[in-house]
Amino acid sequence: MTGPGRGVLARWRHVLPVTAATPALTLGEGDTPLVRSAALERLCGLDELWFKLEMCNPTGSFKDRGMVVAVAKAVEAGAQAVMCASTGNTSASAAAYGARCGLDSYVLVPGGKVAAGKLAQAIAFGTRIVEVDGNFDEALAAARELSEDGAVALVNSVNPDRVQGQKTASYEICESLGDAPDILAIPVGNAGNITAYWRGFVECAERGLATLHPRMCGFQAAGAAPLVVGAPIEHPETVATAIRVGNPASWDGATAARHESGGLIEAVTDEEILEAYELLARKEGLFAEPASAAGVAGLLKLSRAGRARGGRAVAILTGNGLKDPDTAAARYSPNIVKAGPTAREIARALGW
Ligand code: AN7
Repeated sequence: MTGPGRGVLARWRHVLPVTAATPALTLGEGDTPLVRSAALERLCGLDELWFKLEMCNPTGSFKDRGMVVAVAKAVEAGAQAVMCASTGNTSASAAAYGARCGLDSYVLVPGGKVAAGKLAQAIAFGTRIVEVDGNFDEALAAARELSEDGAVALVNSVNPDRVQGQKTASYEICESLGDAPDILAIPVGNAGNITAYWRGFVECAERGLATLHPRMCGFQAAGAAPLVVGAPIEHPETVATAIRVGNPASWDGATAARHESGGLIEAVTDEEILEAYELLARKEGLFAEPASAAGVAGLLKLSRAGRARGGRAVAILTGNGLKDPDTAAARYSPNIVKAGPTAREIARALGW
């Protein structure tokens, strides 16, 4: 349904902080596919498993849903520039929407810890990139300080307009399924997204678009699982660099979502994340980035522990696998042979 006049701001304006002065900004975000699982459904002990392909957004991640609102509101407020700290996807999204509006953008990224595709996007969009000698949490603290005087708009998920935009995914899920699912499985880093989804589902129930609330099941990487441990992690580490966050800004939002929904936030190891990453590709034909696989890894883990209760689940595939070619290269042995250009040579190379 992305056509003229569509996009998150146009389609969901009645549930967003949109005014007559908000610019009609869109890159065609939102309305992402909800695809039924072919194989993992059974492995996860579920009656139904659906994947919400947030990787189909214009910059390849869910961030675009919130960024379009945050950048439009920044323009409305007269900002000349936007800034964010990012593990990669927020920077790609801020840079894209900033470019679209003719705003300067500044992104603070943890040096050496951003997947190559995300950096390539930020470079392509012409953003000013600061590689910080520190982790995401330190970069976010600096970004908050640098944006304090209001000259540049901070577009991290601490900006409430981001959460507003991201909640629209819950509306789409309820619309597609005709109700909320029983379970929502989602990777958790800085915890803005689980906060946004929960708000969306609560609103859907209030508005009569759903009869139930899903159990919010958030999954963090074991080396970066402050919400599971119950305290900030000083040196978070994980192969899923998108969720390499030690002190989530939306800590309270995430724990409220868990508590109010009767859900859980648990940890999955890097090996479990990579196993789910591979199963998504090999059994479902879905190339999601490692962080996205954390939600699916969590469902698999619950099932193996005998804790699956059936029902209908939606797993959010937050980002595209193309963003992180290095993890793909490290995980897989390519099934490649070299051959001359004739049918005969190719058949020989294939061992036919
Ligand atoms: C693919 O880009 O924080 O729990 O700076 O890129 O709302 O942080 C990215 C986070 C999950 C976690 N999946 O969402 C950033 C950034 C992917 C992500 C998350 C991120 P939050």
